[in-house]
Amino acid sequence: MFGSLSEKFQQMFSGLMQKKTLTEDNISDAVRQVRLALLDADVNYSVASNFVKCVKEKAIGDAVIKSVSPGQQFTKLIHEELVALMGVEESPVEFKGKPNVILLCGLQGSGKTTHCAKLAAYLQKKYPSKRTLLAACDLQRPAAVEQLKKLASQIDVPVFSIEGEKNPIRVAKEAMQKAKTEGFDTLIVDTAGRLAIDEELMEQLKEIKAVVQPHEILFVASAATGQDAVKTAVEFDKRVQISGTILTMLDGNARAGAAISIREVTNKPLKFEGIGEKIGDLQPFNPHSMADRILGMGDVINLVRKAQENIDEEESKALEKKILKAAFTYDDYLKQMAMVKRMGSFKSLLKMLPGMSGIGERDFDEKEFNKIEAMITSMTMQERTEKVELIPSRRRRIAAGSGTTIDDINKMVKGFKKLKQFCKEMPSLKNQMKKGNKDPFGGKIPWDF
Ligand SMILES: Nc1nc2c(ncn2[C@@H]2O[C@H](COP(=O)(O)OP(=O)(O)OP(=O)(O)O)[C@@H](O)[C@H]2O)c(=O)[nH]1
Ligand SMILES: [Mg+2]
Repeated sequence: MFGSLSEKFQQMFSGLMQKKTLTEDNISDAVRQVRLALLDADVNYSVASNFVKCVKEKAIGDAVIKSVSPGQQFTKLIHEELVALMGVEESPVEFKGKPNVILLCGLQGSGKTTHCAKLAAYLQKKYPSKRTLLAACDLQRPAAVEQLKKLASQIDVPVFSIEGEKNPIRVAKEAMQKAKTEGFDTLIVDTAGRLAIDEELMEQLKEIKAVVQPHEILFVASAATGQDAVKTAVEFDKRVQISGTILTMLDGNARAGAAISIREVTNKPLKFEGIGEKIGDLQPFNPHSMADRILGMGDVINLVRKAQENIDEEESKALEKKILKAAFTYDDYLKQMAMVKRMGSFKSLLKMLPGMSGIGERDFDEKEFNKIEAMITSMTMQERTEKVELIPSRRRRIAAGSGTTIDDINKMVKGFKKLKQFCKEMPSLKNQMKKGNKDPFGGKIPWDF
């Protein structure tokens, strides 16, 4: 995500790392680069201008402190300003009524229907005792109701719709009635999208709003549309007073512009981000995490969140101990892979680590992991726990059993040993990171298979 913007920031920071002090001259130069990078990433013009103005004033003010490393100082400043720009804190969904009504609106294809279901799944996981009803109020697109029902059936959440009905306002009204009488905690309303702002749609949206009196009106913005998303957000806010934004399609090659600008120009919080097509691909928008990602510093915040949600704490603590002592076996390696798999794709996790954001498709092949899994499961328990040496005849047997080659086995064993070595060196890497070296691995995966 944000590939080129992160790269530009990284280059700028490493340029500054070589300078001894921050002076007005090198600050001006860096600030100019920041401004260009932001505009290039499709950040709204006045947002970018204000941003660099703020950074410049603070950097010059800071320069007198004569920090040890100007690069570090400047990075910290940019990070802080980005966090401030995007709202500082997370802005979670609150239950303000029963039912708490959430209305989703936005342009065609921005992800409204998908995010109605994602939001329902998110609430279901976070508040298992609370019940959600979805209202299918997009009657424009022929298959919209079916699409919502299909998504909702994956998570067992009911959808209210009226067969053959043409009037979405009536559907909204009756959905609200049902939610009230049946005691649902949340009502999420899907609405129709248009290619561009259109009077009829706005009027319809206003009428739906009047009928369900939503506690939240979330504008769904596709990050892929950059500046357009920002302009439309302002327009929707004017007409129906949005309470926040869900930024979608952040898994694609989105430019960061929308993320950086929308909160600032609407002054409404960014509430969630959509990071994939699957129903679980939704997370609360966290300004610190977004600033980390924009600056190419990984995404430790969401990595920890994912880990907490998916990993058995005791199991992982036991493993961490072994890793720290570099005493883990092939069997532990397999266990760890299983845990990681539960959390999502390995590549997406790797990218969340600081210094790893530069890893691209070509550097890493996920299939390798499936292969490794096949190899280890073809080993005997004695082999997996390193009680016996992996002599050639054993390697041949493992290769045959896992549909791989001797070469693959040799590579895997080498990779495993390297990983152990890497773990032995971990404490010193941690120290390096603390000292501000964000890239102790030199942009590479710490082991290569
Ligand atoms: N990669 C990716 N795809 C997404 C995301 N959210 C939604 N999609 C996909 O984008 C497409 C459009 O999503 P919808 O939810 O149908 O969008 P919509 O706003 O309801 O569209 P209309 O009802 O036609 O206005 C679908 O194919 C979704 O699977 C996301 O965060 N990442
Ligand atoms: Mg839709």
